[in-house]
Amino acid sequence: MRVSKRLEQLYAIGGGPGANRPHGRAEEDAAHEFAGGWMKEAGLAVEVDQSGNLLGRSPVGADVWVGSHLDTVPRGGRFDGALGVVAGIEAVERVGCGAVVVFRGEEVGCIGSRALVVRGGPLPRAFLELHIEQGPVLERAGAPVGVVTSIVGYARGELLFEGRAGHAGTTPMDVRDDALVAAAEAILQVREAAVRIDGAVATVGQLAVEPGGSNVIPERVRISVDARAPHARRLDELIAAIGFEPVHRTPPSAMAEEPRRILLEEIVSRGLPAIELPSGAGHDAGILAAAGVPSAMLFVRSLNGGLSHSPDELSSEEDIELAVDVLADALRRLASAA
Ligand code: HGY
Ligand code: MN
Ligand code: MN
Repeated sequence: MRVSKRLEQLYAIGGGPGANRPHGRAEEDAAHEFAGGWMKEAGLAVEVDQSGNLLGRSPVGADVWVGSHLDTVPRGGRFDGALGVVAGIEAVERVGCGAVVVFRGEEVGCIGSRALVVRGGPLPRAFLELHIEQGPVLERAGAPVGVVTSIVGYARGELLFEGRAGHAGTTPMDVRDDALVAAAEAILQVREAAVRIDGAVATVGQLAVEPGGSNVIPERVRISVDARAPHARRLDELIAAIGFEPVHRTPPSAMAEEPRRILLEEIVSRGLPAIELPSGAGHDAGILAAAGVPSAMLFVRSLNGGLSHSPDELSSEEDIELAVDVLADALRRLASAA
């Protein structure tokens, strides 16, 4: 299947283990090169906007967009982002209408789609994003695809801890000012804050220690904070409980009624269960929805218990083939609607 072959080509760019196409680096550019070539092969008019987002327009109905992102987390999965791009090109080529967009820097705060909406567009009349679920719901339900109801709100930032460098051997324990001990206590509090708030999650994924000698008491430590909750009020509660100043905060966003209904109808017409589910992951569709673009997301089942942001991320060819079909038919209906 051409989609699988193209996913393999993208996966091979970063050299493994996992997908390694960090935003702003040659690997993300190389992936955009591949996607631009496939768009040209599909007969689309290809352009790059001032934020580096790639757009392939078909001659008709190009005001309805499909797409996703090609940057990845370190050692990411084969499907996160890439599936939505490759399937989007497939759908636009098959249907002969619509446009496919590849947003820059989704993993570092959706910077490409944010730049587009801040610039005021041009924005699509509607947006559909196919994405691997990155969770266990569809696998547990025995459903190959599902429709997203809303996208989680999330805030990202960091916490800084200052101490005093000193000799690991000659500084008595009772006079130390150890920044890493303070950071370690804070990391446990981040976890506690999320556990206490219903539906909230929080993660410290990065930690930087200075000066970094194994025999030097840490003087300065920086930790990243990723805080999420399904409702705006709970997200604010979580931010306050952790006590950090977000670098950016994205409110939860509801998916739009019409494109959601069309996706559901396409699923049910195939005799499949109509599963609707919230997304705990952030997506470009959330940025467009928050900017007023009627957006919807089609999830394809994650296998392996929903593992993602991991080389073990997995979806089956059969489910992907079905998801591309549903995406294409939904695109055709949206693009032909007045
Ligand atoms: O972190 C996320 O939710 C997404 O993968 N960018
Ligand atoms: Mn991701
Ligand atoms: Mn993604």
